[in-house]
Amino acid sequence: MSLGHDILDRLFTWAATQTEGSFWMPVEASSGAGPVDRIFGFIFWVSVFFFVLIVALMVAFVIRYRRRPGREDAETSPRHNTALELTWTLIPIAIVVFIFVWGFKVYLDLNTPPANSYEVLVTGQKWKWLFTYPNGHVDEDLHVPLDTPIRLVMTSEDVIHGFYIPAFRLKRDVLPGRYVKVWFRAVRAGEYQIYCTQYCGTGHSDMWAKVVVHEPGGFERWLEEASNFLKTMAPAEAGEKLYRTRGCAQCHSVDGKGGTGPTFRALFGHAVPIEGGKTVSADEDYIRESILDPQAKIALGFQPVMPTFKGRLKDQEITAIIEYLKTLK
Ligand code: HEC
Ligand SMILES: [Cu+2]
Repeated sequence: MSLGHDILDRLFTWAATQTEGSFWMPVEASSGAGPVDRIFGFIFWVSVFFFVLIVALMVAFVIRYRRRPGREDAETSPRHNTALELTWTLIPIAIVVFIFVWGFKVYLDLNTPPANSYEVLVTGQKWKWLFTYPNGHVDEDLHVPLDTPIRLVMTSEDVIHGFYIPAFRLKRDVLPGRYVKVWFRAVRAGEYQIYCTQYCGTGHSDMWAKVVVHEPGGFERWLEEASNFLKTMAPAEAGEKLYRTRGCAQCHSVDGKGGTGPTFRALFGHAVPIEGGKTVSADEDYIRESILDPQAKIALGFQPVMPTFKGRLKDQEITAIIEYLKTLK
């Protein structure tokens, strides 16, 4: 797909999810969105009011007190005016304190998840988001039930990413080596866009995901079905999903490009030179061994840095990955 095409396609995808927002703002799809918009609106209109007032007075004074024949010298002006000074000090103080108290209250609400929240783990990595559900299922989109408090525990595998759901007015940086927690309660079923807001490398603008808000009952059905993808998908398809969601994609390409590890393209069935001068044939057993005991045979020219997936991938999952590798001719 050409770049122009790609951008248009994204614009349309984006527009499709924005149907009910206002001219200014995307749709308010979480319980926190309304309070955030109201306080933003208040600060915005207060700023507009003072901007207009100050600029209008400035222009009026420039015209009225300009230098002209008969009025060459500045008039002597009063040194100060207590009533005026108190007014322009006390009114702004009152407004600023009001904004602080209101904002602090909204901030506390946004940062205090209810005790019964449903927890989803979020991992940011170059260049995608992964969502891990309590039953161990890993997905590339965030699925949540309607009207349920969701607590996200977020971390990054590499650099700083920015987790942003405009429709929820939710945005937080996700850092490596640390857990950042946020929560929300979705109040409208539908699909909304998730972005990364930190420039995290060449694939930054590809770091998209969706949050899908399910009607009551729909979430449980989705999770059940999604967790069973090994049974419902063809093995090679399931293998591709595992390749993307279990981290293999970070080190192994499927298009022949180099990376931390060898590419998977045309690996299966071919001869692989390994450290020590020998050659092995990349069959089912070799791939299985490479996944469970990566240090047993090191592919020539690579560092022995692949972590073992023993205990992290089930036999059925390894079989699915092998089936996927067979399709990469
Ligand atoms: C941190 C990077 C990293 C991750 C993540 C990783 N690997 Fe590897 N992998 C490597 C490296 C480096 C090698 C080459 C050195 C070796 O053989 O141990 C390798 C070798 C392999 C080989 C042997 C390839 C050959 O050409 O001989 C297979 C098969 C393999 N990995 C599969 C996987 C699968 C499947 C996953 C995901 C479940 C995965 N790897 C995740 C780094 C990684
Ligand atoms: Cu990012």
